[in-house]
Amino acid sequence: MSEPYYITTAISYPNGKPHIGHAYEAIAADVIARFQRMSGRDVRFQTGTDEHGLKVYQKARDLGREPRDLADEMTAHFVAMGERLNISHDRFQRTVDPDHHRASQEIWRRMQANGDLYLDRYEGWYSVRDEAYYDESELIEGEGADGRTEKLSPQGTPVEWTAEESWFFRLSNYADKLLALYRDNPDFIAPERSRNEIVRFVEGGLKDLSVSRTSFDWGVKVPESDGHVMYVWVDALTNYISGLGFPDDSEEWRKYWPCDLHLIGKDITRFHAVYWPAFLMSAGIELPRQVFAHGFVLNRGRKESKSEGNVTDPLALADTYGVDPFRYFLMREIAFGQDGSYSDEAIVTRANAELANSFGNFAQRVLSMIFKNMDGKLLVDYQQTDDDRALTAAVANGVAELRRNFDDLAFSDGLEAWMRAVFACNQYIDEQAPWILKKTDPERMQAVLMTCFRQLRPLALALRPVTPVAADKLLDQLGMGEARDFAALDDATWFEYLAGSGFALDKPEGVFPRLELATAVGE
Ligand code: ME8
Repeated sequence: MSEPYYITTAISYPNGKPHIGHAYEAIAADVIARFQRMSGRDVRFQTGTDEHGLKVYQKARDLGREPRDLADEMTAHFVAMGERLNISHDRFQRTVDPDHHRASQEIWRRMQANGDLYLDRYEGWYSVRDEAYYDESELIEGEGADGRTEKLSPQGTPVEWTAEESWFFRLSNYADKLLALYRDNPDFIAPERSRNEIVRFVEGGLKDLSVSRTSFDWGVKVPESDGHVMYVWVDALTNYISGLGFPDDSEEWRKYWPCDLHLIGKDITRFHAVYWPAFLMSAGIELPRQVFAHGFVLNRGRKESKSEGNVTDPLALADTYGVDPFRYFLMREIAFGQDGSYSDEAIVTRANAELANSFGNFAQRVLSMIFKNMDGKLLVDYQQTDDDRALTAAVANGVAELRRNFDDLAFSDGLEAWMRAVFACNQYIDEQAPWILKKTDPERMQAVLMTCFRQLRPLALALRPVTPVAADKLLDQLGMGEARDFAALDDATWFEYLAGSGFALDKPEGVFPRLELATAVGE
């Protein structure tokens, strides 16, 4: 029985179409899910939409529509994004589902039974855009929409004074327990910067949290409390367990909870690393193992926003440059956990230099020379030189380093190690020059081509979590069967077996075409 691995993304607000940040998070989570599957884990991968709350409610009202109607339409765009970008989730959780409402009401009842909920009056600052309450001391002075100085949230979004009857969660009782959690589980929050920020925040003391609203009804009803709907984050966070069937004793719930990784963006760390574990402790539910906060993807160094008119449709980028190159770019270019930037030029430059000209070109050269000069056949008995052995070791090392790095979520480092292995291959073939050996020493030419051929399999397998379609297309051409996980790398007999099976290459087809710069997809 393989070990379970449960990974989630944040669930997106369907108040508009997906943007590049949504695509980035989905792709990163997908790379992790595919990597863990290839590493032999029994993976459950969940994503979804966060449909309640003022943000969706107000947007619908502005458009003169029903919130459910807007949520249905926009959720369909998120589902379509997943399909287009080859996101391999097992479940897409919508928070409007009746089962999700039932789960949210159950966690509420458990927190209430534990004495952590009480009715009072809330007066304070609320940001609809962040769906967050802020303490007066956290607010900053900034320029509002009309150019006048006004109070803004620490994220720079407008805040409004809110006063209403509200249920409260006794968050103040959890500061010590949370600090103990962070101390005893140093990896609970990653990366380090996010961890430090949260520890400082909790050390500063926690106030009780307003967890219901009465001014609108677009949300999960608070049990036995007419007129109250839950604060959107209470129900949103519950998606991570409602999607497994909680509160039923389902097979998924027993197998996959506690979650291995909640992947989120850095702006919502507080909800995941403070509120969520406090809610779970209160309800007597086991805590997730890790919350990882990735950075922001910026458009030429600037945050995309509708008012700046620099919002890119990630699917247009994927259509223009190809899904696999787009995925590769995001994982290779941005150090995971830090902010990063993209532009059309950067995508094209990176994909051409590394995928088309280095890896793709090497594969194409090797396969077409075997096809032309050896009738596509493989040869087992040949003399290996030190150079051949050195190349094999360099590639094995690069792939092992990629696997170690991916395990630590250091994707750009892993791909850099992979790239070094590809460079070693290109250097080897240039030095050995099989196109010259063809005339001077045909036997050695065959040995060189076989040495190269044997590197393509580990290199393609290693890239498979990132560029699944292209990697599989290449592995198909290499005659590799269905078992395409990392265990295949331990099979020392595959080459003899393949050659002995009478396998012959077909005319090879390139898997990473050279890209042309399109005009301003990302403007
Ligand atoms: O926050 N770059 O939803 P959301 C990278 N519904 N990531 C980005 C980004 C950017 N430019 N912009 C946003 C929510 N994100 C809540 C989550 S979870 C129980 C509820 C990330 O649609 C953001 O950090 O505003 C978050 O992880 C995800 O996209 C969805 O953002």
